[in-house]
Amino acid sequence: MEEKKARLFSAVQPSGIPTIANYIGAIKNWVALQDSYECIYSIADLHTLTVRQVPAQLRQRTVELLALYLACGVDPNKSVMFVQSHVPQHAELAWILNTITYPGELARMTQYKDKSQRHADNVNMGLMDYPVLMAADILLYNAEVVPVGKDQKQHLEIARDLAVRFNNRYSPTFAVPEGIIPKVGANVMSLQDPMHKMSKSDANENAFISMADDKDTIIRKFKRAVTDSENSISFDENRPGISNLMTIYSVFTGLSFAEIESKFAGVGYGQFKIEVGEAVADLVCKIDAKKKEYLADKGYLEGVMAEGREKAYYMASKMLNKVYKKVGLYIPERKK
Ligand code: ATP
Ligand code: LTN
Repeated sequence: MEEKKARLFSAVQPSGIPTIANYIGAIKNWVALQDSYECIYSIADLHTLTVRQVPAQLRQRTVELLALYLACGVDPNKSVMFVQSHVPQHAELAWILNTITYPGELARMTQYKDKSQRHADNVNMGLMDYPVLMAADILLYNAEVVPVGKDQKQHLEIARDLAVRFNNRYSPTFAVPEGIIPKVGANVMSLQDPMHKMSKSDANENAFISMADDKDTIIRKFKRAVTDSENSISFDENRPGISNLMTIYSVFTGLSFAEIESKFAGVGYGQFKIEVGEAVADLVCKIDAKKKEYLADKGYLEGVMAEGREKAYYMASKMLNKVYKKVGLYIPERKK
């Protein structure tokens, strides 16, 4: 008999055009994990509302993100793909989890502190509650594993704490999720400031490579990437600029750091940057072309969305019913 696969959940926010950091830290690994786990991949649209969005743009970015998942190789015959807001149980479970969450544990989150500074004119309850909604996403499906980049580690810790807290307060209900953080590429840095993570919402477009950039733009941005004055290609934590470029090159070519060092022995930064740009552009442009094909077939995208929603809704409503019962909410007979 076939062994039951462990459940896996992850999501990306449709808050902008994804960058190669989102691809390297998250989506690329999702594709590789599809055969080993029962995968559920969401588009976290509710999360994006924690910072100001342009409504029409958010709607468009939601379909674009689905097209990108497909173009990167997430396969609807293997994995469930759905839009978070299509399954209302996410927000409902978040409410229940809020009742066992302490404000202090949310106020100390790095992302909350960062984003409250960057969006000082819009520090809202949602921004603070972000990790609770994320915990609801994961716990609703009893996911055992969650592939994410390093920046999400703290949020995952809250999801684990809330699972344990709920299980102790009521009775064993939720699986306690484990993160899968990639060995290489868990923290891709900005091309303009290698001390900060690459982020799709960076105001400086030269800081990131978007998954929709064309070849010339990609090469130009890499040429401008901030490095040090040493000019030798070797991995060294004290030289974050060149080490970041090596990490990116390694992920896109499959070469190890040692292989990259010997391949580029005696070569200067200028030449290396062009080669990184070419390797990245090769794949990014292929993915972008596929994404455009999917986007041209709205009917197909809506079909994938509807099928994903149906599967996710079924799992989520079963779990939420169980939770409602445990906390003592009265469930009418016909809803059971
Ligand atoms: P925003 O700038 O809107 O906050 P973001 O670029 O940080 O967005 P998210 O949508 O928050 O991206 O993250 C999607 C996935 O990409 C997550 O798994 C996250 O860990 C991963 N990720 C984000 N930034 C990086 C990075 N710099 N390096 C590696 N992985 C990353
Ligand atoms: N907060 C995540 C996106 C996200 C997520 C999740 C990731 C929302 N819900 C559940 C993993 C599991 C981010 O990457 N910024």
